[in-house]
Amino acid sequence: MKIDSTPKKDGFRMPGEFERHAGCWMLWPIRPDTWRLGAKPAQKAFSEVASAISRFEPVTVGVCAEQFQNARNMLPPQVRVVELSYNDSWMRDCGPTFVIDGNGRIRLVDWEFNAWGGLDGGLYFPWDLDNLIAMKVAEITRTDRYKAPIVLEGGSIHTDGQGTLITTEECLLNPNRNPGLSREELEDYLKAYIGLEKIIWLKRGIYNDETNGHVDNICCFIKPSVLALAWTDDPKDPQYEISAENLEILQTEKDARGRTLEVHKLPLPAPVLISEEESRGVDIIEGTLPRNPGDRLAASYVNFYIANGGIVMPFFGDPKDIQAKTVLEELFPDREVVGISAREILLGGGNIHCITQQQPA
Ligand code: KQY
Repeated sequence: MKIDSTPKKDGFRMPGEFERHAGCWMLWPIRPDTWRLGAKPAQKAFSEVASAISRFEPVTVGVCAEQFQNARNMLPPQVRVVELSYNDSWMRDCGPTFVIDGNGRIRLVDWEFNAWGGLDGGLYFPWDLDNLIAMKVAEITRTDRYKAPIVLEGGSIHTDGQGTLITTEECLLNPNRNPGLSREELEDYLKAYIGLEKIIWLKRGIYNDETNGHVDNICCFIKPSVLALAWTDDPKDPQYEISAENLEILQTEKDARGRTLEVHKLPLPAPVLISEEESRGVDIIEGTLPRNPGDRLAASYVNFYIANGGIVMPFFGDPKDIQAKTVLEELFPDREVVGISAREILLGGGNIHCITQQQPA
């Protein structure tokens, strides 16, 4: 049922990702203009992610009719497969934001989705099926739904579940999302639909991130008042200034409860570039962002998923993989950290956090 109110008015809030989950939602990759070689390598990587998360919590994967049997065969039996139609496979961004209240009730927020910028720099056309995903998840799960009147992707926000949200100006204030809205108007919508008191605005996201700097690739909450920030010590890397600027903001900000923030630096891998062969494997379609050889990808270890009792993080075949895993093991002493080779997901423009969406318990 669609509810004509807002979560905040009704006493609902988006929980932190580190709170207990009922499960995780994903979509099956298919687009040959996003995923090389007809999406076969990406399907293998998505299967590995689904399989790893399913060790910790139930996973549901939405699959189009044509790929249903293949996905069923490639995914482990404990992963539920449901037929869905979609344009691409970024459940974090086109999927719902679940909200809960103090009585154990769950509802969801259905945002407007415009493929990261619509006709002004969006990544593909059309995106009509993606824009229906949140409504379809509401039907499948029999969850009441709020329809938010703004464009927003789940990867552009992170919350501590206690009234604080982090986001980036680069994305949320980009005129290709909600051009008629001021920062204050946008803040009012975020507070109303996510159940917040305070928004911390970082400046920019990871260098060359095609999402216009989603926060989920650069910074996230480990728990209330403790954050991880993607970091490089190389002052020649354009990422250096971006991360340093965000660190300064976080060091001077307080959260909704007045706490100062503890920020942990998560090292970045060495720059990851698209190879000639990888570029050749992607179909060229007008209206879809091209994948050119030599282009730098937005590789970041911050793009991990927090599951019940586990962390599923990207590996890039870089010596920093193990260093980043160690940092996460220290930050999440009660969770098992699992690394998945994620280059094939990164080639599509995002990573493990971008292809998953948690449903709170
Ligand atoms: O960063 C994300 N949350 C999603 C990345 C989407 C890239 C689309 N090509």
